[in-house]
Amino acid sequence: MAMSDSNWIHEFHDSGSAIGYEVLEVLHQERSPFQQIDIYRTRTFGTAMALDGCWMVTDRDNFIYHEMMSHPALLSHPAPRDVVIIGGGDCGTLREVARHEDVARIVQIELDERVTRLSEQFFPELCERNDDPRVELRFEDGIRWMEASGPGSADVIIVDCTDPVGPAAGLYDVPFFRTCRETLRPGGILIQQSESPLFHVELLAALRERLPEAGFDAVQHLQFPQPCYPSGWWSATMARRDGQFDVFRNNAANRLATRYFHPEMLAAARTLPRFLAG
Ligand code: SPD
Repeated sequence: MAMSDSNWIHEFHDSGSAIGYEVLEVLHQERSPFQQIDIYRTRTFGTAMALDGCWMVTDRDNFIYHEMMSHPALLSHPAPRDVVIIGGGDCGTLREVARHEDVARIVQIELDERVTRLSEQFFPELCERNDDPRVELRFEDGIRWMEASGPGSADVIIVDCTDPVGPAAGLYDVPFFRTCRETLRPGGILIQQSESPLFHVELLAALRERLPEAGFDAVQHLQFPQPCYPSGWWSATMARRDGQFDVFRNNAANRLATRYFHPEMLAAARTLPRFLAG
């Protein structure tokens, strides 16, 4: 991440490209015990947060990612009561999950408490459901927490993590997926953020192998735009234990006050280009 003399800050990618914003003000910078956290006021994307130099969330476009990380999985389950979010420190995904009145309990396990505390300060609208009585915020290692969780204790697991490097790398491997499968009740659904369909084809192919290896029956990629992430095109991958994706609660979907997601958008997200259909 670098700031040039014209006040632009860029996240540079191995692909030889970058995503950058014109910055009006540096709002906050700190080194937490886990990572570098930078928060800026940008000219056209509002407040933006970067972790270790990678854009995580901006005011302008976070709704696309957070709605796609939550509603497709929750609406593809007939009756989700217990939801676990691994990561998700900015609380945008949690806010979307809390829109579902049939959900009884939401446990979020984020490694870095500073990400959540700073989000409460700089992204208050993302954190507006943190005090919901159904919500439990925990700050610890998500892989260890999942290993200690009881079998059959969740209906939906959402992995809203950083890129698959450092502490997040294990969140993309078979042992973690196996633990998730055991934690899910029959018919339960896992959704994992799965990077750019353009830049990370190998990761998506690996998920199509690793999730069945961990015991999941059905695997479905979802693709959607996400302007602040590398290539501007992003994905999430859903996996269901015990059966195919044969449920979609259309009426509940139409009742949600979303900005991006609606039932036809799910159909669009499930429609893959030829090179990913494999
Ligand atoms: N390249 C960035 C990928 C980060 C995905 N998770 C972001 C967290 C937003 N809630």
